[in-house]
Amino acid sequence: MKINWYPGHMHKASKEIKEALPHIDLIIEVLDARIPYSSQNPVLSDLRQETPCIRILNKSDLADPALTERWQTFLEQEQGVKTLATRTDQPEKIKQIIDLCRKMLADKVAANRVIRTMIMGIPNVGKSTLINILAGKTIAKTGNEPAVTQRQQRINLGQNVILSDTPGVLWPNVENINSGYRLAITGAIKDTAMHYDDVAFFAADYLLSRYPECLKQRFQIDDLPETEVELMSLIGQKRGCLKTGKQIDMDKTGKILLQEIRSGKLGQISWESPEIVNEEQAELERLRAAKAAKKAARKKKRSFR
Ligand SMILES: Nc1nc2c(ncn2[C@@H]2O[C@H](COP(=O)(O)OP(=O)(O)OP(=O)(O)O)[C@@H](O)[C@H]2O)c(=O)[nH]1
Ligand SMILES: [Mg+2]
Repeated sequence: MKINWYPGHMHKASKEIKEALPHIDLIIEVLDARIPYSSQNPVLSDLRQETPCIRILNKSDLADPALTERWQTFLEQEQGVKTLATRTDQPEKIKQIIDLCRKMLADKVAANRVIRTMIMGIPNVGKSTLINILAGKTIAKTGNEPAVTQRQQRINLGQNVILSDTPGVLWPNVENINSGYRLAITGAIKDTAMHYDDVAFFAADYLLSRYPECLKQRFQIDDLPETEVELMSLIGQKRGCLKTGKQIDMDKTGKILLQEIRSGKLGQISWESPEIVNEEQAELERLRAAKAAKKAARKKKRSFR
């Protein structure tokens, strides 16, 4: 699965962050609790340098609670950030963000100085929704259109905490091919940029190995099949996704499966764990090293000619 995050967009976002950072005391990066690694911005850690950061694991109502807890511990220990798991049906938890900001910048609080914050995150992760809840009124339109984003305004969240109201839209971590699939499953990538069946096969394979009970319950299957192709065929049959000639329409089946996953109908599911990600990162490192060695060998060969 290939995702096109245009270099032009990435460059623009990096530039905007660099310009904004001197005026920001604390960054709030909003992650998708179902994919806390794949929804991270790969360069924010470098760009922010010493600027304190809170990572919000939003949409935690859709994620596996046990994994969310493990991710929070992992992120706090490995990345030196504070974390908070939030969901829009629990606004009180979201309001804790303000307390956490004040706690992290106790010196400023003690000096009665204003704390300037900014929310950043990938598309569709819930930035505007969080801003509206924090502000206690509808300020940011959900669905961040260019025409809506006028000049950067500042919202007073109370208790000396100020939020810049233009959320920075970041690109996710897409070097890892599996991250691309997970972003597609969770809805961070437009449906027009993917093939439902391709993404749904990835989802079906993962669900078979990690969440078999959710599948059994949702689709009323007693004995799950071995492979994702068999599973998709079964779901297609059950949901009446047939082409002429009684063939299963995999694209339609895939679309239905993804819609049911996204709306939480299969239950609370997380699509990656710290262990899975560590393994994948080690594999990426190996691939990168092999590629570099190959390139070096080619260069050496050329210099001998
Ligand atoms: N289930 C669930 N849905 C949420 C949560 N937070 C946001 N959403 C939904 O996710 C969708 C995207 O929310 P937005 O606030 O518009 O996201 P955004 O990050 O501002 O998106 P862009 O402006 O496109 O970058 C909306 O349909 C929200 O209702 C949450 O905690 N749980
Ligand atoms: Mg928005």
